[in-house]
Amino acid sequence: MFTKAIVRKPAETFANGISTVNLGKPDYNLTLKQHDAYCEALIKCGLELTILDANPDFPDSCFVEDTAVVTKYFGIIARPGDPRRLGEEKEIKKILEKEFDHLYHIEEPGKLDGGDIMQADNKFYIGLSARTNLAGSKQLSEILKQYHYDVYSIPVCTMLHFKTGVNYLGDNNLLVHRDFCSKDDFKSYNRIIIESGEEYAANSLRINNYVLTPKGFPKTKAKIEKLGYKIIELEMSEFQKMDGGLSCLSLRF
Ligand code: CIR
Repeated sequence: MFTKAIVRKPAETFANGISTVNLGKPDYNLTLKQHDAYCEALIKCGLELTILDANPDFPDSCFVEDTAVVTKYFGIIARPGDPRRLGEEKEIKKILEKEFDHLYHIEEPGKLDGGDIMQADNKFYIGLSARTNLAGSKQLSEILKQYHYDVYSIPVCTMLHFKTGVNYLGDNNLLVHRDFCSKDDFKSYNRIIIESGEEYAANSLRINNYVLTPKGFPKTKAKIEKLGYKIIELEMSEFQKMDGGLSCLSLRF
């Protein structure tokens, strides 16, 4: 069970953040509205929220997931892989110091974005992407192994982060983008393959008794419902314009 989450309000500079998709500029008021709805959904899932003030110096800083990796017992401060985001992790460190007795750090030359790290029960998958390098992956892996987690690294070639394409719902159910579906690593899971046109919904998020899914992806929604989960659908259009998904907007523990 998760009991807490950290989120950060989108800054008015949000539209100046990093984006690779051609979906236009986000509307700031709509971004704030969607963020409020996201926070309400986390509260409905039973989480106590720490809501950090917006930081206009870092347009992407509402995507807090990339700045750390957290478990119930310890946290790891990441080292964002894009130089434009380097520094976001400093404020998160101050918050996580209050939450965890054991806090670790990814150090140079390691680069690591939390969006590349997926926990599935006692396993961790580390995506090797443009944002997470081998040095970062090795550092994280050593920390996780001290806590007896099994750790696997997976190349991410066609998308921003590992969790852009793969997300664990719990109960052995794994949402998988087709680019990852033939990977042997995932054969032991009940794989829910995301259909063409619904790729964005691969980043759906299980929190306690609910699965959060982005609005507008009915096939994925139906598949998740069929597994017996209660769904909260959220409008994510403005975050999608900046390459962000549901998991990116919070750190949950
Ligand atoms: C970036 O490129 O870093 C942001 N515009 C989007 C980050 C999304 N984060 C995530 O998938 N964990």
